[in-house]
Amino acid sequence: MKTLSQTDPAILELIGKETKRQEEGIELIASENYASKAVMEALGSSLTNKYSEGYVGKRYYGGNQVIDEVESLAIERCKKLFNCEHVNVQPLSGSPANAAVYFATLKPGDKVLGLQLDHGGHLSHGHPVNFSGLLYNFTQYQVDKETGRINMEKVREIALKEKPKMILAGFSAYSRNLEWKKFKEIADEVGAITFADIAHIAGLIAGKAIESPIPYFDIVSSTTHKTLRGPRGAIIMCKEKFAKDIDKSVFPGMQGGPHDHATAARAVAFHEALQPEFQTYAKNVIENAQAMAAELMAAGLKIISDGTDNHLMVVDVTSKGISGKEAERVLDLVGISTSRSTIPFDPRKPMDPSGIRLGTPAITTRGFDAEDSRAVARAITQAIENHSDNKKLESIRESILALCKKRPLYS
Ligand code: DSN
Repeated sequence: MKTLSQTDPAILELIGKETKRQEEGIELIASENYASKAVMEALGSSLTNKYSEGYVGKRYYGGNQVIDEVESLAIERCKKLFNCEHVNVQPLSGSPANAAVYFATLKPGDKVLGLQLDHGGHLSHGHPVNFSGLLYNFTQYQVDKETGRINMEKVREIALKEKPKMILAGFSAYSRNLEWKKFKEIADEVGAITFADIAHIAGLIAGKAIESPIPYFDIVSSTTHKTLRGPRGAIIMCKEKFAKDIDKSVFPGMQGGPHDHATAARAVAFHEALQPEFQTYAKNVIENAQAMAAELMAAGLKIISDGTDNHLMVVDVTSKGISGKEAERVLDLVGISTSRSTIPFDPRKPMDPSGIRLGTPAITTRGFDAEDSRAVARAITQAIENHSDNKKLESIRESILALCKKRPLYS
């Protein structure tokens, strides 16, 4: 970054600090990952200079011949990767993508079913403070108290009673596979549109490690920067019959000019995800999560639903005499990044909930294997159990540094 060092050393220094933090820490935030250098090079390219409102061959600005090729390539690769009929690669991020889906298919006040936020859903799945909950009439389904899993019989009961216009399946903190086919059957019974938000698991689906909703669902949205390991951004895939409405809703309905540099970076990420190594990565993400979950449970920590089928787990830390917020802080001290999380039926408040959410996409990209994941789980347990012992925390920090050195990220 020679030029940046001359133009803006202050920002260069901050980038350096953040790079060091990433290099010397263990990233367990389930929605984070490390984009490849190729993705970052595309992001930092001349494509950031262009305006291209519209779609391929139908732009509202001149000079878009190259951008048309970039966007066409991103579309072609995404269709191949997910085997979808249509894709819009312009949404700027996950919530705007979900907003575009609602605008394309619903009227304000229409009824939708979505998973409740503190049971693993997402803000944009109908939370009352979010635009989704403010504009639409969401009924939220939950996980069962006993099993921590979504009970499809209950979802069916709610659907039969509420007769929603749309059924939404997707999550940001749920560690079990969703039963896509059952969701579709229920939706068909009540005549609802099916919408899947696969932001968290898109990379696992692309890597063929878990089942895809695309054969069943009408519309599927995803971010591109989580397990999929691309740039920040999103996509909306759909059956051909929704294509026009989705495209109109993204532009001109929701957005102006797409971020062409990020479209190019999405194309790079799709290309990477089409390589055989990506399937190994996806399989390893799950293996690492299962190894970590088993080790944490063996140490007496409660994992919601007693394990994981994907890249994440929600851990109730209160049995160790600590809250989720305090666990997040202590783990930060030893160099492990996590995010506090509510647990289903949490007696505590969202800002200081009972749990933490852990995920293995980033450490898997970095080359951690199941044994490394177990070592991380042991470090987590030790840090939580010794949260007031600074000496002990310092020695855990040393062991984390050693693990990071063994699996270098950028060097
Ligand atoms: N904020 C993301 C997550 O952490 O799951 C979802 O948008």
